[in-house]
Amino acid sequence: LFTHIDHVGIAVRDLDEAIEFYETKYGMTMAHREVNEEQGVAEAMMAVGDSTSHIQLLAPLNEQSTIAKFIDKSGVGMQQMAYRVESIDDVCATLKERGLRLLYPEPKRGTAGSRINFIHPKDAGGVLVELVEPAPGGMH
Ligand code: CMX
Repeated sequence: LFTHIDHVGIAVRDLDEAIEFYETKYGMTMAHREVNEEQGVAEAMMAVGDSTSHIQLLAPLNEQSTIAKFIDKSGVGMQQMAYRVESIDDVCATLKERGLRLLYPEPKRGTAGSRINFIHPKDAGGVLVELVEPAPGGMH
């Protein structure tokens, strides 16, 4: 169903400070950075060595942001786990058949033009699971 761990998402208060931490302490490099208004985040993908795995740093754009709410409730730290898939439409249909709640009726736009959806954490053992279908020729 899933082909790779695509990224692990970490909620941070200040994106620039977090990028600097991952660069200077862990020697990671920033592969991509963008603002996603619809998701209410400023984000950066940090490459883990030469693999295609990334750590996604997520900072809230405003107080209504999902990430602001997460930090208010749980503090900074791991917010989500993302699996890469080949066809998000097929995977979402399969997961629905298996009784899991997806957050969106149709995939939305994620990092670098990818298509994304989420499994509700209450149906996934307390883990917010993101599904990512990379854009053709995208960053993955
Ligand atoms: N991981 C695990 N559990 C979580 C969670 C998370 N990230 N976020 C919320 N929960 C838990 C809450 O603690 C709550 O548990 P309790 O009922 O035991 O207290 C439960 O889920 C439901 O919480 P809620 O108050 O009903 O809903 P929230 O307003 O907290 O929203 C969620 C939860 C998953 C619907 C929301 O975070 C969401 O829409 N997430 C998807 C979008 C997203 O995360 N965007 C930012 C990243 C963008 C990107 O990756 O590109």
